[in-house]
Amino acid sequence: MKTAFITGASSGIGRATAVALGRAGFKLVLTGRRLERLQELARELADVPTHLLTFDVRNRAAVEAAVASLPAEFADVDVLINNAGNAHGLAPIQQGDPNDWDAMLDGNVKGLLYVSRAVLPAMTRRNTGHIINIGSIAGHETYANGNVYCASKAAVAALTKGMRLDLLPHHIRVAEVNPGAVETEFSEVRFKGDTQRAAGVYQGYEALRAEDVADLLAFMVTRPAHVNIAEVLILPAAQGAATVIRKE
Ligand code: NDP
Ligand code: 8X3
Repeated sequence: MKTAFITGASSGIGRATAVALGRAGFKLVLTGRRLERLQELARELADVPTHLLTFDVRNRAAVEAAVASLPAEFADVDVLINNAGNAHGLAPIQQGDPNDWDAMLDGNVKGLLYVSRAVLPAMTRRNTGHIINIGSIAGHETYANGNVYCASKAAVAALTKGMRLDLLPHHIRVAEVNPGAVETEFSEVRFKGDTQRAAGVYQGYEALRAEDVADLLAFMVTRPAHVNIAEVLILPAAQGAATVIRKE
């Protein structure tokens, strides 16, 4: 049984991916800050072997300690889904809150690096592995007021390419999945709990569901070892570009 390590499994895309990979026959390391959410997910996954780790991806020591604590049966990670991340705020750069900038750059970029660095020895030692970084359409198309979030996802795109090159000698596949609008808790976090404003982001069209992205990830990680689906843009059919959405 292969092991998949999913960050941000307590909500949205990460949670749905845990369900999809559990169904596909993986044992799962599920991580996030909200332990109760992870426990509820583990109960839902019933017969799937799971191991829960709670840490903030921005805390390097906590990331390292959590990965080092993995029991032997979960330590040989085969698949790493670097999904944890969020946007914080949507404001012109001259009005941006530096605390939001820290949260996005430390979480979306440095957090991804810390987790990857901690998990990689289990892959390089065995010369096998598959890493999928969750980027965004925002990393490939900067939109007004998206500034730092877009920059954090552009960094994910650059890091994915760099990781793919550096890990090539170790037979480790590295890929990036770039979703457009997915209805999750993402906008609630971005708008700091303003549920009405968050709901407005998904009104008037059918946004992607977290399960749509999870289906894609399950497909990618179950391809034969010689296949790397290296970069995918997945959009709702109603979305033409980052801020161009056909509304009914
Ligand atoms: P959610 O808000 O539903 O989920 C975010 C997940 O990330 C949660 O499980 C959260 O767990 C975890 N997380 C966030 N910050 C931290 C942190 N500092 N430390 C540990 N875990 C953290 O949003 P999505 O599922 O939509 O987002 C998942 C990924 O998809 C993100 O990288 C996002 O940027 C990306 N994305 C989302 C899109 C969308 O439209 N929804 C589109 C394109 C990309 P917890 O709070 O328990 O720590
Ligand atoms: C999330 C999608 O367009 O809100 O990455 O930035 S968007």
